[in-house]
Amino acid sequence: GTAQIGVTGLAVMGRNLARNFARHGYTVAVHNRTAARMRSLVADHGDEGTFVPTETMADFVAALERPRKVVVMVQAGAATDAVIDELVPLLEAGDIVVDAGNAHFPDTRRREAALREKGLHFVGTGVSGGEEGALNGPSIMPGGTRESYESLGPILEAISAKVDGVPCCTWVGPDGAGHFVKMVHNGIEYADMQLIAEAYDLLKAGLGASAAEIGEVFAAWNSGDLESFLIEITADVLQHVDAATGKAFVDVVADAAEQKGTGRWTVQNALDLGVPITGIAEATFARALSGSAPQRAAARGVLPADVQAWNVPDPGAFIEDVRKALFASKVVAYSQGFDQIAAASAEFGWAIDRGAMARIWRGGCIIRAKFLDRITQAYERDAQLPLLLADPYFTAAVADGVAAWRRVVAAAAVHGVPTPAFSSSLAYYDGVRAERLPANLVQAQRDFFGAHTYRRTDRDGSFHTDWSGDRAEHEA
Ligand code: NBP
Repeated sequence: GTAQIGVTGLAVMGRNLARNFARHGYTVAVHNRTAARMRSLVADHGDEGTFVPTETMADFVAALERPRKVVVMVQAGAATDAVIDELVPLLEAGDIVVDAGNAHFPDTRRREAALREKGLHFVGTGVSGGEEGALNGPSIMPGGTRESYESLGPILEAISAKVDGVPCCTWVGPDGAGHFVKMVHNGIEYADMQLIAEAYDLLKAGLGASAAEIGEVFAAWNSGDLESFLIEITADVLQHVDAATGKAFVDVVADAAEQKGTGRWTVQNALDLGVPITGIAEATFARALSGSAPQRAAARGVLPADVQAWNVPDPGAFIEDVRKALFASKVVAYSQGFDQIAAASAEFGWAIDRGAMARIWRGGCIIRAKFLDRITQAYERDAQLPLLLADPYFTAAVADGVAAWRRVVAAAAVHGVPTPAFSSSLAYYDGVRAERLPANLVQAQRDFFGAHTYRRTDRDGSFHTDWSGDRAEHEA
């Protein structure tokens, strides 16, 4: 075969990825279970580059030059397994199967191990940026063997987003590392979105501002530390007027947030690894609360608020406080997400370069932001940085806003505005910096009722106190 790359699965995402490859001068073999999709791609966009149309999987595989590079872009889950099962008998040692769908990383680990047994490379790849990104340059997070990246990497880098000429694609690490990092990316996206939503709610409650006025605040914020795609689109969305009613668009959108599940995966994994990603967890639960219709109906108008009217005396100062609280909370959410990447990297032996992850998220994905450069620089200063918040740049940036952060969280509590992500991020900040946490008491309680033992501050070893007897302490 002569095709340098193949794409099977030509729904929205696969179709756009195939066009992206073709537009970059690659000869692309294209295939889809239902051949009509493949034919329509070639009919509509055949002039954008060189496509090799194929109707059967055997023809598709035969169209590829060796080692074959097959991008699978079908529905995550059973469909991906079905396509892999069909492909594998047709492939030869050294060929590379790239799963560019939204697989859960344990599935990727399973598939990688199975294909490795057969001498094939399996590359679970995070692809961010939706339809638009797939066509014009996504952020790409490939896992799998380093060897596979030698031939595959240049092709993926060519079609990825570029920031300052640098591709938003790099080898992430072995087996499931790529899909894992994509998962955490999505979790951080949840936190970022929730923090922005809380800032909007605070400005609405504190200032009685209209959506359009709040949109102007976000537009102004987009020229500072917060500059990012999400802040930019928030300004745009808030200023949009609903055609049917003439009202602010956001005021006619139902307040029940949905999710496809990557936030949930991120939180489930954080619980497994014991990493406190409170920002992402609160954001995920905030969506769940918004969708808890029976509970909200039972509570609305029944549970007393017992708050006084909120008259912010100095709107300009309040807006600046909210901005600083948003930035500090955002730093916490990212710091926690990068901790989770570090923990998984240690657990699975992936050796993920966290600075490189921040670099490939600068373009082509939903959390793209100027701020990510600062994260890359922090890990360049210290690749083993134990806590992003403790990097000198972030310590100083947050220090500048701590007083504002406390004022905002306190005011939110006093005036009954729910800020789960702002508040839990501040609690995390105070927790992680604490000289001493009340976990001493928890350990004492655990020893009392369950003989779980405790360690002491003054000497090494494990101890148990005979609580039900003479209360003497024994080395355990
Ligand atoms: P879908 O997720 O809607 O999947 C449709 C494709 O899967 C079609 O090509 C369909 O073939 C194929 N397919 C199915 Br369903 N079952 C199959 C089977 N048993 N054997 C072979 N093919 C099968 O497509 P999409 O929305 O383009 O998304 C593709 C992947 O990208 C998914 O994993 C999705 O989660 C991910 N995604 C990512 C982003 C992002 O921003 N990164 C956005 C959207 C989607 P048919 O035409 O014959 O039915």
